[in-house]
Amino acid sequence: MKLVGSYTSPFVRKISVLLLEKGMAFDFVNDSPWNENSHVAQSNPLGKVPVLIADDGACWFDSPVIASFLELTQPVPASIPSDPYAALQVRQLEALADGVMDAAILSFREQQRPAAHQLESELVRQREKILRGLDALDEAAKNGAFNTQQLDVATIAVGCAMGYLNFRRIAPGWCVDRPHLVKLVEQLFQRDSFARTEPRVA
Ligand SMILES: N[C@@H](CCC(=O)N[C@@H](CS)C(=O)NCC(=O)O)C(=O)O
Repeated sequence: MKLVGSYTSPFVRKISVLLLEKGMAFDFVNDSPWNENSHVAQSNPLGKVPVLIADDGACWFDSPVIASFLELTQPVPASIPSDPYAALQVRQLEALADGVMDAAILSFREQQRPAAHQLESELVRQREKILRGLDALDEAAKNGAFNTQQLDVATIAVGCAMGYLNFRRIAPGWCVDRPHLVKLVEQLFQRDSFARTEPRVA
């Protein structure tokens, strides 16, 4: 099994953490879609990572689909509840954390443009999505939605979203007034799976 991605992508980290938590062996293929000579589009027409290439050659994307594929392949330890309604709730929180990642990536890319071309209105729009998303995640954490003993896909996605915000210094004051999220992230970052996948520029 091969995981295609970059060391900075929070979505790729999400799948790396999941594979490590499930104890599944994989080869990491470092390929950023932003590089001119990237081969990512050969395995995902959308030209995005992560892509998981299974042993039978099947290419799986995007990260929620890969998570479902891994759950089918290696159901223990479970990362998606078997009860359908509980699974929906977990997937909803995963979507929320994924949405924070999307907004953070868009913010980062906007900030990479020359200052004169940056759209302040776009930065504000994405920042508001991030802050509203974090408020909802803090509330979910307060209500005990996340389990730091046996990680589900939502909990993993939250850790990866927060790790990316820290890495790119997006919404740097996010921890103020979000004590439940801070506690959750502190616990997650102590795990081997998170320590081994800290974002870095290759
Ligand atoms: N919804 C996708 C998002 C993946 C995504 O946005 N990946 C970024 C890297 S962090 C990417 O490959 N971007 C390249 C592009 O947009 O062209 C998922 O969950 O896998």
